[in-house]
Amino acid sequence: MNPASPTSSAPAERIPVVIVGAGPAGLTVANILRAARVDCVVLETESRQFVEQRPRAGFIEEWAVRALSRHGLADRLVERAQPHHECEFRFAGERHRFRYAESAGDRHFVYPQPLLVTDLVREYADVRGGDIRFGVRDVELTGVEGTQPSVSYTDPVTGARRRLDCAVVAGCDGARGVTRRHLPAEHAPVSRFEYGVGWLALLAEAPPSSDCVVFGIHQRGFAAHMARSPEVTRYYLECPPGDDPENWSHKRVWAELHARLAVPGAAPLTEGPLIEKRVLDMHNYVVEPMSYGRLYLAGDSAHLVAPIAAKGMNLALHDAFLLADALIAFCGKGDDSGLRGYSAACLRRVWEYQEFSRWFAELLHGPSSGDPFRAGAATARLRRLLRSPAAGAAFAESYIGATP
Ligand code: RFL
Repeated sequence: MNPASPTSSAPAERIPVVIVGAGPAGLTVANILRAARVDCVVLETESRQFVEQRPRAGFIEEWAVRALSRHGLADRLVERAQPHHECEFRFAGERHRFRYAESAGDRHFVYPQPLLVTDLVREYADVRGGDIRFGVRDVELTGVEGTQPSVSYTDPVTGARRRLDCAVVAGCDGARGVTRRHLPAEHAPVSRFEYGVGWLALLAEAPPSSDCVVFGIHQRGFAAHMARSPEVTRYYLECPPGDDPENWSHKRVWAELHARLAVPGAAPLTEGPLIEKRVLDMHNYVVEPMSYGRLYLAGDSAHLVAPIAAKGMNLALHDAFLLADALIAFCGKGDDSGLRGYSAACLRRVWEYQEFSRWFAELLHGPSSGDPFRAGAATARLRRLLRSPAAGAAFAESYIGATP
């Protein structure tokens, strides 16, 4: 906080809901509230251009697309996204197609996160006339434990402190935001899981080399191929945790991708310049419960799931739909039952996805763990899911997020 202009003396505006963070979670809540005529303000530390270009997710589950459509938020997505029905496992020199949509019914839609964020900002700010403030600094929350919280921030243009008094704060500020800190540890402990591996996340300016996701399970380490657009492909390479991306030259990346993903009969990978290269900390966490007083967390601020099964943004959207409905009931009719049940309702899907990601991670990493027992068990797990229709159906259901 700027000590020269304390929050308490900052000029206050009154607004029912303040949403901290303009990612998929915050923007979805904002759009749904706006359509229901519940006033809100979205505060975002980055610029509009930055959030509209930040590369991340690409796979959206069909139930989430249906829910976005119901709220009038998926027109461009449905028009432009590519539906995916199957994935491919490559291991021991073999390739196995797995047609998950045949048993689960649902598909994935490949739509890069920056496009979704662009659509959501446009709809909220330009079409629905919503209030979104980019580039804010030093966001601070006070009084969330009571019934009249406030959110203050430094205006990027004037440098003055501004204060928003509200009824509810939606903490949608991702894994590195500030809102999670306001949940006292004794009230909402954080459960964590470390995978003990790193993933080098790459974006290549190269067309996809397969028409589906490819999981390469190899003694040298796991590798994956995922389409993003006709011009850009995401690749992952398992690496030591905390590895330096600079250890991975263009030449080494492509040599390793070829080695881990090549199997007889598969098209060779199309190489291209690497436009993103970063090492991900492969860990998960869950804050439980996801609320404290009048602060409700949604998305990565409440739970992180390493991108093993492309789940994080889907969970963020799920939270957002539930939170928006609960806020509309609360702000419109004073009905707080949705808010009271919010955390438990979100966490059912959160824990389903956490458990699946951990299960799947062992299948992907066991063979390269150096532990012959883990390798043998992981290979048995993979062969069972390819051989047994019951095991395949269970995998398909979790992979596509067909959760009750
Ligand atoms: P976001 O997207 O991080 O948005 C949070 C926003 O809050 C802003 N912010 C603040 N604003 C105000 N005040 C503060 N103090 C603030 N601090 C931060 C940030 O600038 C940002 O704009 O969180 P949200 O909305 O919860 O959405 C979560 C998703 O972004 C995330 O789960 C996914 O990207 C995860 N993920 C994937 N998820 C999928 O469902 N499918 C995928 O295919 C998929 N692939 C991925 C992924 C994540 C990846 N990385 C980078 C970890 C691939 C990768 C490589």
